[in-house]
Amino acid sequence: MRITVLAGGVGGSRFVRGVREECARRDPDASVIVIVNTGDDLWLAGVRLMPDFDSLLYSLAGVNDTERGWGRAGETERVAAELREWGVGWPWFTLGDLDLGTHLARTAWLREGATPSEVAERLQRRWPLGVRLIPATDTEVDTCVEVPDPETPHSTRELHFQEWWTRYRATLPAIAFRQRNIDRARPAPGVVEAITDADLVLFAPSNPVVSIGTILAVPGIRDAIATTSAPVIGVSPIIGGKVVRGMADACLPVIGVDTSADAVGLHYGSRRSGGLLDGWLVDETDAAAVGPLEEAGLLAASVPLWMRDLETSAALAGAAIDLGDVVRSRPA
Ligand code: FO1
Repeated sequence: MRITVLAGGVGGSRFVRGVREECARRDPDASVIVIVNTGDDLWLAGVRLMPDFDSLLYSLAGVNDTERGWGRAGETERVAAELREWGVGWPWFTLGDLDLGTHLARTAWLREGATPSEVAERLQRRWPLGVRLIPATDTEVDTCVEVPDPETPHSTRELHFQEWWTRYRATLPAIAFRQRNIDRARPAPGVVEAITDADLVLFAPSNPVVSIGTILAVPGIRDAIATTSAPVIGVSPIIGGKVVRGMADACLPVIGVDTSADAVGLHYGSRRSGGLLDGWLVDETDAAAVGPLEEAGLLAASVPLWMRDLETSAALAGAAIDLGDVVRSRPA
């Protein structure tokens, strides 16, 4: 079984850990490829950061900070304190000492001419992750957020997504999200093949706008998903009208989508009518959405979506794999 998962950082990490665990139990020969959002990436203090990639890397390696949800466990911040003294970087954005080691290694390899996906491959060699992580694209597609300019009435300004997210905690009303260079971006090597050759494609319960949305915006990826012969199953990042983690509720209204499990499923749409999904998993508390989703052509099921630990993450991954089997056995 070849499973390909589209994922962002924290929600993506928990889900992928569950997929890895469930695959090990069901089929030790299974292979898992994760296509990782790169819209959160940025240059800061002279180094290249890839926050979603690093969250997945650290989490799958078991060296992540589970309390904060990002960065390394046992982190110290001596260099960050020095950078603040020098006025380099952002004072509200902390680069931990261990984490900086990753950014320095990545930047050194990029400066030697390696592509981001080659660098990603080298970073993964350090730990036996049990899955393969591929950045969605080697093109820098950093997400920018258009917000009202407080200094000039009726005009707007653009912030890097990370400034909007971490400095302002997504409280500045977003007018639009834009990924730089997205029109000329290309899927990283192996991304399209990972989708077309898969036996199952999964959308992790990651932010539909700035995580999954950015992956899908890379020209070629949406088409690969629309046409793959593998079932495509998504997991709702919304439970009972609330985001499970992160701040997707500040992002969904910008693209005109309600913060509800059914609205996000319908936003991705059914592959039977030009959309991207065959199946959509909602939480048990959203069971009432199953009927309307099925009327819209999506095979839907309600299961426990909270990923509290490895067991619940693996159970969720199992439900997604099972729904893929139902899609496969369904008449066309
Ligand atoms: N999130 C924060 O809330 N504050 C930080 O200072 C911060 C630093 C940071 C450094 C490296 C990194 O890879 C991630 C970091 N994050 C931080 C998390 C990150 O900003 C976001 O949570 C994700 O990009 C959204 O998925």
